[in-house]
Amino acid sequence: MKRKVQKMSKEEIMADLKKSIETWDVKLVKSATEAAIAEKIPVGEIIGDGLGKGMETIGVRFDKAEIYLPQVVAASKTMEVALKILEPLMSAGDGALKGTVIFGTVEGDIHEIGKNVCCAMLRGAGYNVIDLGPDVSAMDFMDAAEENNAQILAGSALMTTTLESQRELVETRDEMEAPYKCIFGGAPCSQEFCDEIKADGYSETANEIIDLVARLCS
Ligand code: B12
Repeated sequence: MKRKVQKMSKEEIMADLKKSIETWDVKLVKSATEAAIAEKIPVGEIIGDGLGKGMETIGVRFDKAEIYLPQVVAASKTMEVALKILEPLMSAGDGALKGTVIFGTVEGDIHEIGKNVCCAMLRGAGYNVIDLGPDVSAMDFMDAAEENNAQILAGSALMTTTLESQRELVETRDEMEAPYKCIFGGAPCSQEFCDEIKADGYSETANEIIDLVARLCS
């Protein structure tokens, strides 16, 4: 006898995406991401309103010491599984026409999840994103921008200490009189700090980064 397969609603899929990160459930993240793709839910929503919400919970629970580093690492690995599945959809845009963004976590900082989410969102919106990974020096940003004829340098910082590396990137760009726009984000970063260091843009979330980059590339 054939088993009846129950079709999931969009709300159920989004809830599963969030839950899969909160419970670092690799099996669930795979099935929920595939269900979301089958339902043609936009990549931005899958990441921003599903997986990303789960990661927010992880951050809050870690801060309250309800979970510890191994669980955080497990959640970030689960997130990476989903981003890998979404990758082919995200490289579909005509990146070269929209602009090139050099993305990295700034020097001294190894946090990557927020950066990876932002890169995924920008690729989904059709930008050519060169991801330099974590702990990237100002000079490495500059070299990559020159090599790739980029418009934007995007630096993520998750620690108050590494905010200084964001400042250094703007200073290096200015000293070299380079034309690239510098944009920053990450939990300790703010619009106020970006104004202080004379950065060109800030966004609090990955959802807002697309409008920010679009404004700066136009
Ligand atoms: C995950 C995590 C880790 C993981 C990182 C895994 C990985 N592959 O990235 C591991 C376990 C490795 C880790 C290590 C460390 N961590 Co940690 N970590 C976290 C945690 C729990 C969550 C961060 C996260 O991924 N959030 C989810 C993502 C999606 O959010 P997000 O990064 O903020 O990004 C969003 C926005 O900020 C924005 N955004 C991000 N980047 C950019 C860039 C641009 C250009 C723009 C426009 C927007 C933007 O868009 C994103 C999506 O919406 C935070 C706690 C917290 N509440 O933030 C601590 C935290 C950041 N870690 C902290 C510390 C101290 C460390 C360690 C030193 C060790 C330790 N004792 O915990 C080391 C770092 C060593 C180093 N040199 O970097 C502190 C930093 C304290 C401070 N204010 O300085 C925090 C705040 C925890 C705490 N309360 O103590 N960590």
